[in-house]
Amino acid sequence: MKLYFSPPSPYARKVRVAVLELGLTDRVEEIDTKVAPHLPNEAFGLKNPLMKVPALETDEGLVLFNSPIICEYLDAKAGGNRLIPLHGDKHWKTLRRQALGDGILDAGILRRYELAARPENLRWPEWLKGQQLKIDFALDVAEREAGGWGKSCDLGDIAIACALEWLDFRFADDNWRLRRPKLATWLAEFARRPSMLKTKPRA
Ligand SMILES: N[C@@H](CCC(=O)N[C@@H](CS)C(=O)NCC(=O)O)C(=O)O
Repeated sequence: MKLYFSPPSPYARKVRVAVLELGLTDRVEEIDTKVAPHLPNEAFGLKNPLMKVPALETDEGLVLFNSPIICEYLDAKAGGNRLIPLHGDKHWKTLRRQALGDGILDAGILRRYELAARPENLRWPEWLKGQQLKIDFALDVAEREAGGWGKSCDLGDIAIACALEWLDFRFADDNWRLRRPKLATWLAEFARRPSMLKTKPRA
């Protein structure tokens, strides 16, 4: 399998952590791919028409895109029921937590593009503030729930951890830990996993 990724991408990191946790490293070749919404990579667009990372090309030549689907595919490849509990409450809670982590990233990436890619005279402060509010609300929900998270490693844990460390990487000054001690304690433990240490975001 071929994984198209970029070193700073938190969605691609989710997939890379999943590959390591599932013991699939020998079967996945990582391909560093340049992407940016204002600099479309049309050659890569022949693989993923959305021109976004991550994308996974299977051994049969099918290109999957969108990190939740790629993670689900890899979990199934590794036998299933490893990072995504198959049934019941646990299944939905894991997917919900993945959506919470990904949602923090969706709002965070929009802020990042607005601040790093959009010309300064075209920026829209209310819109930036609206995205930040989503991040703050989602982090507050995570703080309320983090006390019950324990030492598991499922796709929900991976998504939340990748989102939090990406906030540290791109928006360190915002200091999300300030009012969120339980979340900070949970991350300090989870971030020590070899899969997390091997995939730290790089510019
Ligand atoms: N929902 C997608 C989001 C992927 C995404 O937005 N990736 C960013 C990099 S972090 C990207 O490729 N951006 C390029 C673009 O928007 O053109 C996923 O979960 O895979």
